[in-house]
Amino acid sequence: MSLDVAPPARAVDVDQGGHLTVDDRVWLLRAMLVMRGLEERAMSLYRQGRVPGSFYDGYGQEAVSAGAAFATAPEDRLCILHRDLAAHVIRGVAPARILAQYLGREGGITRGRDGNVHFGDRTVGCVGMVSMLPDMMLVATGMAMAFKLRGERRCAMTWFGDGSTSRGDFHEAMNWAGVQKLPVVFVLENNQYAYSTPLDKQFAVDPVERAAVYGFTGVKVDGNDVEAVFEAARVARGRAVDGGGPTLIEAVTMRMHGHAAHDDMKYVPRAQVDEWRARDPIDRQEARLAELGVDVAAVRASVTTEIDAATEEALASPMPDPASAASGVFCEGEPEILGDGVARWSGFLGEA
Ligand SMILES: Cc1ncc(C[n+]2csc(CCOP(=O)(O)OP(=O)(O)O)c2C)c(N)n1
Ligand SMILES: [Mg+2]
Repeated sequence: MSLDVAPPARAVDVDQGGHLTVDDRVWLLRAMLVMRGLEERAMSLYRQGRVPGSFYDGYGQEAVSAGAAFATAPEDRLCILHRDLAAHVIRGVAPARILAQYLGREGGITRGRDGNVHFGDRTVGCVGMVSMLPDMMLVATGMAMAFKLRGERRCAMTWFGDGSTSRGDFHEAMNWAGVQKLPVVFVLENNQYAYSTPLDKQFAVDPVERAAVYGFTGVKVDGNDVEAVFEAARVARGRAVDGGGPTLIEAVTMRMHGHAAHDDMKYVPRAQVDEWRARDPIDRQEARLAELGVDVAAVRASVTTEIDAATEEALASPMPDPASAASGVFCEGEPEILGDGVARWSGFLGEA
C-alpha cells in the first residue's frame, strides 16, 4: 500500500457490503491524522497572525467526518461543517489547498474569496458551507429532492452540531425529508456543547429520538470510533439510495477545544475533558491497527511529511489580485434552460 498517493476515488465499494480492508482502515486513520495535523499547523499560523479571521477546529472529533464521508460514493454530495475537515480530505482535497484557504491565498479552494472553513470543492462533490446554522441541512435536503425527482441513485450527506437541533430549520429539513422519503443522511455531531451551552440546557429529549417523530430511522453511534461511524453511515447511505428515506445519525463525541481559538472554555469541567481524552479517536484507531501489525508510526511519519510539504506549498501561494475580487463570486454567463425547466449554469460553479 502506498501512503503517498491521493485517497482512492471510491474508498470502499459502499454498494457491495462495504467490508473494510486493512488498507481502508489505514485510510481512515490517515484522514484523521491529516485533519489533526492540518488544524494544528493552521492554529500555529493563526497565532502568528497569518490566518485572518478566527480559527475553529475539530480536535477529538475527527472520526465523525472521516467515518461518515468514507461511506459516500463519488456521485454523492456533501455539505460539510466547521469541525469536519476530514470529510474534505477523504474526498481528495489536497492538504496544501486547505492550508492556502486558511491563509487566504490564491491557491486556496475559494482563491481567497472567503475565510477559513467556508469552502467546498464542488469538483469532488463538496458544497460550499453556509455559516448560518443549520442552513446546510436545507441545502442537502434540496439536493436529495433533486436526486429523487431525477431518479438518480445518489445521496446527500450533511453534518451539523447539537446546537442546530434547537433551530426551526432543523425541524423543517427533517420534516420534509421524512415526508418525501428523501435520500439524505443527517449526521448530528453531538459534541456536548453549542458554544458555552451544555446539552441539558438545549433539549429535554435525546435528539436521536426526533427521527422517529418525523417518520424515519435514528441511530446513535460512538462518535469517537471511526469504524462505527463508517458502518452507521454506510447503512444509512444504502437505505437512502435504495429509496428507504433519510437517516439521522447521532454521533456522540466531545469538543476538546474551545468554540474557536479565542475561547478558553473555562465553562467546561476539567474532569469531562480528561474523561474524553482517554477516548481519543486517533489513539483508538492506531491501537486497533497496531494489533493487526500495521506500522502506525510510519503512517504518522508520512502524514507529518505531507503536512510539512503542504505548508511550504501553501505559504508559497500568492495573495489573490484585489482586482479579481468579484470574479467567481456570482454565477457568470447565461444559464442553460433544461427541458424540465431547470436552469443550469456552467463555468465557475460547475455542475451539481
Ligand atoms: C443561526 C446562527 N446563529 C449563531 C451562529 C454562530 N455560531 C456559529 S457555531 C455556533 C455554535 C454551534 O454549536 P453546535 O451546533 O453544537 O456546533 P459545534 O460548534 O459545537 O460544532 C454558533 C452559535 C450561526 N453560525 N448561525
Ligand atoms: Mg456542539
